[in-house]
Parts: sequence; C-alpha cells; structure tokens
Amino acid sequence: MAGTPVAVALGSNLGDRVAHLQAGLAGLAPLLDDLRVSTFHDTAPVGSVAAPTADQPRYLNAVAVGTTRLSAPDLLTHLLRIEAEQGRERPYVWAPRTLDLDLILFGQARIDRPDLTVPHPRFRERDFVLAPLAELAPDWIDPVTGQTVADLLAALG
Ligand code: PH2
Ligand code: MG
Ligand code: MG
Repeated sequence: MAGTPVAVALGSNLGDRVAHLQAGLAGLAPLLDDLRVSTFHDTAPVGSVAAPTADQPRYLNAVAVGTTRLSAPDLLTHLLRIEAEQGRERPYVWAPRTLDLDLILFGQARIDRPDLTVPHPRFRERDFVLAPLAELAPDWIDPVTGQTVADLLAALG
C-alpha cells in the first residue's frame, strides 16, 4: 500500500517566516513520502468580521503534498507538535502565528470530528491555499464538491 495522498497548508506571519516554513517542511519530511512543496506565496492576511486581521503582518504561505501511512488524527497530532516546536501560541482565534499547519485534504476522505474537519472547511475560499496547491495537484478532486483544485481556484476569479 502506497499510503494516502495528503495536502498540508503552511502559513507564517510572525518572526522569520521563511525559517518557520522551512522548519515546518523539515518536520513534515519524516511523515510524508514523495514530499513535494509549492513555491512560497507572500499574501495579505485574510480575516472575517468575527476575527479581523487587517492590522496583522503579511503571511508567507505554501502547500506540501505527499503520501502517508499515518491516520488523519495521528497526522494532526504531529502537525500540532511541529507548530508547538516553532513556538506557536494561540492567544485568540486567527492570531498572528509563527507556524500554522493545516490538514487540507486526506485522499478522498471526509472527516467530521470536533478537533478535525477534512477537507478543511474553508480551503475552497482561500486563494492562499488553492494557488500553491494548484501548482502541485491541480487535478485533485475535492470529495465534497466533486470539483478539481484547478476548478476551485478558477472559481475564485
Ligand atoms: N490563515 C488564517 C487566517 N488568515 N490569511 C493568509 N493570507 N494566510 C493564512 O495562512 C491565513 C490567513 C487562519 O489560519
Ligand atoms: Mg489555518
Ligand atoms: Mg491551523
């Protein structure tokens, strides 16, 4: 069994953003086989009425894809550990962060648990996820909408 294809989004907008993304990728390397990494995208912080981010520093975002033999919950545990190793703190929702690692897609799985929703519930609206993901896996089909990553990106306009 080759393992399950997974997509992980990386984001940083605090401290040395390049160093934090590189540390995140180094942490992912032992977890994912056939690891491929997008270019790094400098992006404006995206917020919401409930969680405004207008006064935050810009983000550096990227996506990594690979395959894993871990379960999705076990992979999530590792993602949280790698974030913590980069000094991630969570003072409030969508606070600036040294490193954010979000599990975006786990094969064609649909997971709905209190601590983990896959596909990521907001990835279809997020250019900062879809653009780097489309560099690596434009034909990956979102199991919820049936649309490809390329379709989802095009729909953002
Ligand atoms: N992450 C958020 C909220 N807003 N904006 C950008 N540009 N990049 C992010 O990674 C990001 C965001 C919550 O995780
Ligand atoms: Mg996030
Ligand atoms: Mg996160």
